[in-house]
Amino acid sequence: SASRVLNAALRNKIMSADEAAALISSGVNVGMSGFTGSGYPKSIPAALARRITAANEAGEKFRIGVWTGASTAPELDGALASVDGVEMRLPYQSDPTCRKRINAGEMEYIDIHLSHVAQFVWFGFLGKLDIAVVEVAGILEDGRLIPSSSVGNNKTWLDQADKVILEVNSWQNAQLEGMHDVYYGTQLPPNRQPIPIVRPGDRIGEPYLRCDPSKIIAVVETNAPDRNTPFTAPDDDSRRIAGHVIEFLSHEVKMGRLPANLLPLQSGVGNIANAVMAGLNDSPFEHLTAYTEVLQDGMLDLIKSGKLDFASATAFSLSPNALAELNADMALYRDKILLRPQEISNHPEVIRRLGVISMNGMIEADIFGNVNSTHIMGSSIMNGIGGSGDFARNAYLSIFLTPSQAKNGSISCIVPMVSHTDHTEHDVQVLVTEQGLADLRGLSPKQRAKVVIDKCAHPDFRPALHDYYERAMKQASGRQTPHILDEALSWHSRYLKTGSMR
Ligand code: 0RQ
Repeated sequence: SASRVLNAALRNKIMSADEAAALISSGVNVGMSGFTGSGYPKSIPAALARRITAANEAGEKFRIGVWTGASTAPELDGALASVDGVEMRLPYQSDPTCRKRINAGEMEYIDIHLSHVAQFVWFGFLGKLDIAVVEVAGILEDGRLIPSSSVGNNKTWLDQADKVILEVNSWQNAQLEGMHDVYYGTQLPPNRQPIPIVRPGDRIGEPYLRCDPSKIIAVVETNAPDRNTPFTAPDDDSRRIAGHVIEFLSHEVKMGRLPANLLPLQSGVGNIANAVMAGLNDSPFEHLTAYTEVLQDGMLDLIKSGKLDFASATAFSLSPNALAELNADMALYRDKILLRPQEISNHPEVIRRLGVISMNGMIEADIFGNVNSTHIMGSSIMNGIGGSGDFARNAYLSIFLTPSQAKNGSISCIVPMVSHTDHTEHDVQVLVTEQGLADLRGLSPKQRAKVVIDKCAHPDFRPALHDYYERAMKQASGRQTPHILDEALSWHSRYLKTGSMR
């Protein structure tokens, strides 16, 4: 097939992945493209992993800092983590090998709000970005870049890195051209201006990424698919969770607190969030919109069925089947989807202005409404906070979802005190499990505790939670958020000792 590198000067920089990887030295910080299995570089990370292996065999240490948009795929995070090639990883991952290294203490990881990453780099808070490795869908004659299936932090990487390596992936659908909205108007304080988005579909930027051609040291041509893990089909619990959410949203419409077509939806990663989107497809709501970060299978189905008029995101996060469907029918979807940089898709100002309805998965919540999205038993990372904090704090409605139990009922996802806090009681308005929905708006901590236990906890764990709360009311040093400090985390330590919270 014809080359997608139309710029003559850049054609001269085409080389193999191994030659390009040889330009990356140990100790540098590399800004890679990639967001939830979309648009990550397909060949350079593997070439780099080969280089690292060779260096290790020669007795040399070879490690780099890896900055991305969000999670990537086995070809990037898996390949580099398996050769112990990552010194520091940020801002979000979900790779099993990566997770194992982090939890073994062999890799540093900073878990950052996704809207913060770009500005932290502009501010100089994260140190120097040496090299950008960015997948694009093509290079125009004038050197502008057609973004790939995710935008993520690419604008910032291309702008801030000293040197740039491009992967031009001809597998990416050519019709992606024109689906992006890259905003170049962001300034640093004190000169910042409002971000002029007032509807999810507003275009405020341009469809291409820019890059100073003198910084581009290599161009590698690839032809390889994005890879994402399939979602599990919604089970009974996730269907019940979706049912509670839809009943609640219907109630809010009836009470005049939401318009009939709701407000722009944000839906997070994971099976449960995806199941809620599937539930909306069978609901009476129409003319929905989305202002979200990832566009997953359920949302694509909503576009196909005509229920969702428009979706703004920063990346696709699709199962292999949904991805095949998108690519086969891109003409149907391309006018209804806009992909933006993640500092805009997750921008607190825009989320607050639009009045987003935010729905994210969680690991556990406590009886007072604090939420843990990231850690297992207080110490081990699962994935990361991702964009959940950007949305939860600033949303019109902030909703968190989980089955009431995990690991075959040995764990209660409603606990006396969360073992790690990502979203405080101040940022959490609604908790939902298959058991029911706790509407925490307007309730004090003591009032919340009763609602959370009765509506959300599994019936097997309810008596023990009530017992804890009632004894805390008697024994605690204060009655605002009553806890028995010696016992608050005993459910978690019991699990670690016996394999069960029961
Ligand atoms: O592990 O598969 O090994 O059994 O956690 O749990 O129930 O399948 O839920 O897929 O919706 O993921 C919070 C992880 C939920 C996700 C989390 C175990 C459980 C299972 C997954 P196994 P489920 P989901 C925007 C928003 C943070 C980022 C975010 C997440 C696995 O939603 O990463 O929200 N969110 N971003 O067994 C021990 C508990 C547990 C538990 C669940 N209490 N204790 N293990 N699990 N609860 C998108 C982005 O930012 C990119």
